[in-house]
Amino acid sequence: MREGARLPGVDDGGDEPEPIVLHVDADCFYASCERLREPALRGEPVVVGMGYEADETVGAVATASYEARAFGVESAQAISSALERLPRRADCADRPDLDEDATGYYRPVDMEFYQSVAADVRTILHECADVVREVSIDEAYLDVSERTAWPVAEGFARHVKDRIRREVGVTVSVGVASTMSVAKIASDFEKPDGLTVVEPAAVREFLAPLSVDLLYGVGPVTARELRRMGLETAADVAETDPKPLVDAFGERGRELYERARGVDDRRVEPTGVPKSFSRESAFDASLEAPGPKRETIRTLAAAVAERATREGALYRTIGIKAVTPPYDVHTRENSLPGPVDDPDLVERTALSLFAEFERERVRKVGVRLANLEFAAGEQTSLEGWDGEASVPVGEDTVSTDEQSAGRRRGGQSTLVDFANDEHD
Ligand code: TTP
Ligand code: MG
Repeated sequence: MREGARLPGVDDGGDEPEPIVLHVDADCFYASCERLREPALRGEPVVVGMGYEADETVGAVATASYEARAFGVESAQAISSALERLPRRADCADRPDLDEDATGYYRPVDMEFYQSVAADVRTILHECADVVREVSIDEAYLDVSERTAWPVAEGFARHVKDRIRREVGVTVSVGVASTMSVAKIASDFEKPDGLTVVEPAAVREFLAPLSVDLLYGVGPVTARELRRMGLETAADVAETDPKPLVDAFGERGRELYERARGVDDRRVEPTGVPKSFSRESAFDASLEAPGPKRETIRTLAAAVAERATREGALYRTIGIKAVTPPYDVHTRENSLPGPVDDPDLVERTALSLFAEFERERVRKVGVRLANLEFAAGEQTSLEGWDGEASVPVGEDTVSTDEQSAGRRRGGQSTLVDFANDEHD
């Protein structure tokens, strides 16, 4: 953990400088791609979506160029609403009532083409950074701490933007900050074609006036609840007593409070590296006897620890999950002072965390390792993750994963097992 990241706006005075994180997000990405192969669309309102042809009625907007957004067209809108706000330019010939300047170009979604453009952008991002985490087709975090320094970070980010514009032909907005969450907010700050740098000492000042909606992980429901509590801005959240937040939102409330203060200890991890390993088993019937449950915990603990060892991962957090009827999910976890690879400790900790549920009726149990660290040089291959079955939690879920814990340990046939690696 980096002390510097814990004290936003304060130079930690230590040897280790604050990380330099870039969040890169392409501007109206699908529309920009359409403009690449049809330059006449530049500067025009462009809507990419489905369902706008004369005989179609159902469909939605994937994205709209900023010129089209000025007419009120936006992502996820029903195409019928978009057409009301911005009729098709193609219909002008048949409809003399239309003002051509208040119409736009509609294009269908062509994922294959957008993927190829995204791949070109990605190549540049990988050339510019030591660590790249791709989060969606047009969005990635870069750790460039070793490539630049704070006084020249803006120039570095401009260089990344310029390369993408010159070599691929699309514009991206970039946020530069010492944490992932502030970099993300910063990339959105001056969109399109934006570049916002938030130096470590300026984090609190930057966040302070922002509406709570802009904070990491806050959707409309949480925002409404925060407003009800009298919290309108990030500064309001940062300065409040965190207890009511934790009471209202649980762990997420604590996280919200920290994010509003600019605290975010997450480091940029390469795409494909998991955040946690977990194994779960559902019981056919709810059991009250502790014996079989303890045995299941042991089995799951061994399986999950073996998985971590196989992947060269150390872990700092050991947790369990117990689902009691009707479907109440309880989680407990213990964080260690340092990362370990210790299967016996996983078993002991899991059993002791599970003790409070031993005599309860339990539908499902799970063991989870988190706060992973990967030993240098043992970076995991992507195929390793793909081969693992990952199926949704559910009563009657049957895993086809031949390596799942129960079977490997030789037959707890009452168990339905599945494996899940959490990536985000
Ligand atoms: P975004 O980055 O959210 O949007 P954008 O790039 O179009 O616009 P912005 O300038 O605000 O970043 O999403 C990237 C692409 O993902 C977008 O071009 C189209 C697609 N998309 C959908 O298909 N449906 C949606 O609801 C959203 C939000 C995006
Ligand atoms: Mg985008």
